[in-house]
Amino acid sequence: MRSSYHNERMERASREELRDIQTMGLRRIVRYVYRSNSVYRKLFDDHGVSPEDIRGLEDLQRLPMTNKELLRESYPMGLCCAPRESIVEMHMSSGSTGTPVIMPYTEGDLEQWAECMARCYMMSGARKGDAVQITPLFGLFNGGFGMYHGARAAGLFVIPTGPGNTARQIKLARDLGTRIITGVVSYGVRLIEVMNELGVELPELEIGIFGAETFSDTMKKRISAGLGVEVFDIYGMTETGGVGTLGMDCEMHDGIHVWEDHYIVEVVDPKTGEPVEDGEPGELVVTSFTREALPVIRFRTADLTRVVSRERCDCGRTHLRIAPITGRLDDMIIVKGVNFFPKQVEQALMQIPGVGANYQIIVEDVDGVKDVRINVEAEPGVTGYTVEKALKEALGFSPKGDVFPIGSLPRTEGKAQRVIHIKR
Ligand code: DLL
Repeated sequence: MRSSYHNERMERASREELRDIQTMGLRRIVRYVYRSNSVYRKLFDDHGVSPEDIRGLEDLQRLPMTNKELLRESYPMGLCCAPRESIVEMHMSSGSTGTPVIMPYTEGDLEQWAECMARCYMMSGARKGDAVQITPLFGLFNGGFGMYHGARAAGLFVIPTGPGNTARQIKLARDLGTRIITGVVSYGVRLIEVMNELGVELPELEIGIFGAETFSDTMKKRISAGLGVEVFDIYGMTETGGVGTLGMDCEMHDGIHVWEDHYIVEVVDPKTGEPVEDGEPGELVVTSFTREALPVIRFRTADLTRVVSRERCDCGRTHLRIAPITGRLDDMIIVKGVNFFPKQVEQALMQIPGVGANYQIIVEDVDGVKDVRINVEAEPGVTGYTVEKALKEALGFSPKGDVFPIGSLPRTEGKAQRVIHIKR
C-alpha cells in the first residue's frame, strides 16, 4: 500500500540531525524536570547526578532509571512538572495490580500526541478525508482519545464508535465506507467473528491499525485475512503519552519506527540495566524529551524487544526500528523450569487449523508448584491432543489443552485477559 508522510521533513531527517535533536532535547528535559519537580530533583540528588552533568547522549546512562512503581507512588500528580492550570486532559492505566498511573497532558502534550499518532495514520496509507473507525474505549484508557486526536491532525473523518455493539459497528462501516479500522488486537478478532455470523464483508476496509496486546505474527495474518486489511502494529503506553507515541511499523513491516525526535530509547539487560548490543533482546527504556506535563526519564517499560535497525528504511524513514513486543517482563511464565511468554502460546495456537482466536492461559499455583492449562476455542474436530502436541513443539513442554466451542470463552471490551493466575 502506498503510504505518505504527516511530517516528511522530520520523518526523513538524517541520523545526524536526529542525534542533534536528541542531544538538545535531553539537555533541556533534565534541566526542566529538575527545576520543576521535587520528586525528580530528589531522585537526581540521591543518584549523585546534576543536570549540568548531562551534556550529550553519551551521558544518558548517568541518569537514574525510573519505573512504574515510581509513577504509582507519585499518584495522583506527584510527578507532574507543569503548573496545574496548564493541564487540559488526563488518562490513566490501571494495570493488573494496585494504584493506577495518571498521565496529565498540557495543550502542548496533546499536540505532540496528535503529531505522533497522525504520522502513524499517514504511514499506514491513510489519505485526507478517509473514514476511520476508532474502536478502542474513549475514557481513561488512552486508546480512543489518542487515535481521535491523531485522526483530527491527519484530517481524517472520525467515526468514534468505541468498542461494543459490534453488529452496529459493522453496519456503520458498511454504510459510511470505513477505510481504516483501529482497535486493540482482541477486538479485531471480535469483529471478524461477528462479520462471519452476519455473513457480511467490508469491501472498502483496507487498513487495520491494532495494538495494546500480545500480537503474534499468526494473529496478524488472521486479522489481515479475516478483515481483508493490511495490518499495522501500533505501539505506545500511558507513561510515554499514549497510543502511537512510540510508533508503528511501516509498509515494509520490518519493525516499529520509534519517533526519535520525541523519544530516546535504550534496550537494556533487565537484570543489570546495562545496554545490550543492537539485535540483542532486552527491556525497552524510554526518555520522553518533548512532553511538558510528565516527561519520563529512562523509564523502564518492562516490555521486551530488540533494535532491528538504525539504517534508513526502504520506506524512506530514518527513525530506528524495534522488533514487535515479545511480551512484558511481568508476563513471563516459568513452569517446570521452562520460561515462555503468552505470545509464544498464541503463535503456536493460531497455526492449528480450526483453532479460534480466543484463548486463555491458566497458571495454577498449588503450594508453590506451578502448572499450566490452555483453554482455547476451536471448531469441532480439534482435540486437546492436537493442541497439546502443537504447544509441546513450540514450548518444549506440554501444558494441558482444553478445547471449547467457538464463542464460549469470555470476551472483554478492553484488553483481553489472556493469562489467569490461580493460587490454591
Ligand atoms: O495499550 C496504548 C495503546 C492503545 C497501544 C491502543 C495500541 C493501541 P497502556 O494501557 O498503558 O497503553 O498499555 C501499555 O501495552 O507497555 C505493552 O506492554 C502493551 N502494548 C501496547 N502496544 C502494544 C503492541 C496502551 N503493539 C502496554 N504490541 C505496553 C504488544 C503492546 N504490546
